[in-house]
Amino acid sequence: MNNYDSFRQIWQAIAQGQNFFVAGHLNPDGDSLGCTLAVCSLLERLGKCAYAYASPAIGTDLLFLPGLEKIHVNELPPKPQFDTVILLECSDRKRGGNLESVLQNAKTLVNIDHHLVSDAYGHVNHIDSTASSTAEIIFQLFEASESNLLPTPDEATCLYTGLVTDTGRFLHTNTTAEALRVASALVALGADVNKINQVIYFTKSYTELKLLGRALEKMQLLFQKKYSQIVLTQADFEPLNAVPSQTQGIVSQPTMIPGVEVSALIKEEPDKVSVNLRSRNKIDVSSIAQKFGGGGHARAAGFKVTGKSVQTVADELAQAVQDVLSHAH
Ligand SMILES: [Mn+2]
Repeated sequence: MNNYDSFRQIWQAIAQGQNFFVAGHLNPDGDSLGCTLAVCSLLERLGKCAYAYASPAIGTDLLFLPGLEKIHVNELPPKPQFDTVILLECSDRKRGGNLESVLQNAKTLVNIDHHLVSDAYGHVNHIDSTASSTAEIIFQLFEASESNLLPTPDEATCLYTGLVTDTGRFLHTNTTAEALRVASALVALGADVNKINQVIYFTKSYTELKLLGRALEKMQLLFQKKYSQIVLTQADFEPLNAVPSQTQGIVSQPTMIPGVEVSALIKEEPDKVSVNLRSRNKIDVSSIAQKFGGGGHARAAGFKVTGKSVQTVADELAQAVQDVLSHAH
């Protein structure tokens, strides 16, 4: 089945449905939330009822998204009766959280995703791992509409947010000609690029900046300076009144140093140790994360460990990284 067929089927499902449930994955990112909002807004313009859902919470850097107040955060109706469910960004039917009560009662389940490994769990599936983001796919869906529907400026802002965050500001390898074509079209349609950049990329709290400083101070280069390790303990967080979720972006910093192949940020949280991994260009850090029960992508991965001290996790990880580095050419 080609893209055109699945887009046609999605439009059919939209035409036939009346009560829609729309959700992305747990811990929604910019792509997940941006697409949920754009799709809900589109459905409402078409005279449909749309219930937007996200769980368990929305990050403060995404609160600017137009229409966000319509999202039901962690809140499902007691007896869900939706004829059509649209799941975005969910590589399997459980990725959106505990939605069985919603999914069981739906006549039509539409699955739109861009992950490399993704189940075709919907009645209608559009899975395109060549797409930079689900937002790119949603724009293509607009283009495939027979009634020449185009995103409104607010919908364009939501979709552009998905594109810019999933491509890491058009820096990751998924920044294709198609991703840039769609971004350009969204800007032409009125996406508020300046607002998006201001909020997502040019805003950090005092605490986050102090924490970045602390983290860089503690950075260590190991194994012929190919491995960067940053360990943040409760003793680093507490004096700053910081929490471990305020470390976004820190793990990528050491990969700017020429020669560093792998960067790890190891955080002592109250009930666990969590680890973020980044790779500059040749080491597959998802395979390292898998050894510790985690996962991710080749260049970005992570895992969580309970019942071990932060130092033990750091030592075991260093050993695993050293093994991989010694086999890499
Ligand atoms: Mn995505």
